[in-house]
Amino acid sequence: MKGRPRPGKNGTSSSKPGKRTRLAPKDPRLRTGYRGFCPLTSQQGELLGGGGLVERRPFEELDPASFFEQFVLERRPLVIRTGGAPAALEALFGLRGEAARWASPGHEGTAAMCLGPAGKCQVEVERRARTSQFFGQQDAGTREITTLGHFCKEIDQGNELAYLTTQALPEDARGCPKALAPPHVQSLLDGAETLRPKLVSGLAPVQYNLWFGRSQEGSSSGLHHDFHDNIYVLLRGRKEFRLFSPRCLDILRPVGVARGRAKLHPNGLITYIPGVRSDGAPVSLARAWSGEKKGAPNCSDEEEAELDQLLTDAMDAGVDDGHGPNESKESPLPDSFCHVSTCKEGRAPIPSSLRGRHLTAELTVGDLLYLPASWFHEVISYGGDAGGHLALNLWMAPPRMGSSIDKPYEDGFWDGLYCSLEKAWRRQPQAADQNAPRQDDASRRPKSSRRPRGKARTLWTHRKQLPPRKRSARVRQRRP
Ligand SMILES: O=C(O)CCC(=O)C(=O)O
Repeated sequence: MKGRPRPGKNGTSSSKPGKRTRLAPKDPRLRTGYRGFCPLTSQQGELLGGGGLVERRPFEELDPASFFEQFVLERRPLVIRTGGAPAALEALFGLRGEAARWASPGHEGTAAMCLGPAGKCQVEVERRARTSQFFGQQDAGTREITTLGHFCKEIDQGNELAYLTTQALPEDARGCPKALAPPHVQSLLDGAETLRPKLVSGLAPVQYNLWFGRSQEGSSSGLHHDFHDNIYVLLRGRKEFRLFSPRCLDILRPVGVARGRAKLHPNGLITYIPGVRSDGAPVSLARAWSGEKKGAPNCSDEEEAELDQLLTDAMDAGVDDGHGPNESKESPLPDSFCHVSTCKEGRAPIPSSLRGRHLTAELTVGDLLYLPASWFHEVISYGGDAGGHLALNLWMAPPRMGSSIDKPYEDGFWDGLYCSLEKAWRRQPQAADQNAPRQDDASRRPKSSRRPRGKARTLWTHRKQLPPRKRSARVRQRRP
């Protein structure tokens, strides 16, 4: 981004890291719940400095047990160095040779993406009017549909105004995802020996995403948090992640805080609807799953209607708690996005108590970033050459605080879901043959059939979904 603050030697821009300041918590409930690592604050809420760079380790020096103990359980980010994009894809997924050609640098990479079956897959892309605008700010419903092949050509030709990111995945009638990745990502990962990297051991993958764009000056995707642990692999270009721990929730105040009911779980997960466990599983779904497993009956219709109503009320409440002049229940941003930014342009600066105190992860090709669930991040992507910038990431259900590598979750819900989706992936025809529009199954159900149980879909599907009232925007169709 032109004119954005450059990180100093320790990754800070305007911070006074030595200074100890007492934070005035606006809402202590939104800070004290978190039990994980925070480089910035003590448990008592004192600012300790902040800034600096995320720890880096070579991949060969990590084993799953120490990674789990020192980083996953501690909720501590880590940059892991591999020898480059091919080494990273091989280390994580056992993807090698021809199967990994699409991650090659420059034009060779985009050509391989276009030529393969992935090139024919439909994708939804976000577009902006000017290079100074952020990505990640639009309603998912205003994206444009094209094919990956066509998008590769746009990138090759120098388009810096479009970004391919997360895609909405199909869901079953209960709101459970029916796929681990959209067709183009499945196709690119065709040939992977495993979809669950050894390094993450028992953590259950929930969604794989591709991040593909082009920018000479650096483009920001907006300060936000997600709902999963993240393993992020940089394959082309360069990226800077600016991070704040979930303990900064009441200062950064993402949109969902004003809409009411934000909850900070001990492992850092931030949720905006009731009835969600700290591993992200909606209690109603986990209950139904355990009932099915034991052969016991599911919730009664009455119980189901009650749960559904509770969740609908929570999402429609939109209660403005009166904090901050920019906060509005009418904000076009999703719950997990902030109105403020670490970049000079485009948005209001973050509150002065946190300004310049972010932790920085600088990624070059072949670097992996482990980011625990709901750590706030603003990602600035660089890649002005043919091939642009390209990354692949894997979202996983966050572990329970105090759990163990053998049993990161309280039950087998996530593992069961992952295993069935992984089986479905392996059984599937080539991605090119599944080019049917990815319409949510729920929208094709007859009117009389049951509504999805709960609205927890916002947690594990598309990070840019808006509350139901606002989901009316048309999807503009662009001819591939
Ligand atoms: O690469 C980006 O632009 C954003 C990545 C991101 O937000 C994520 O991996 O959750």
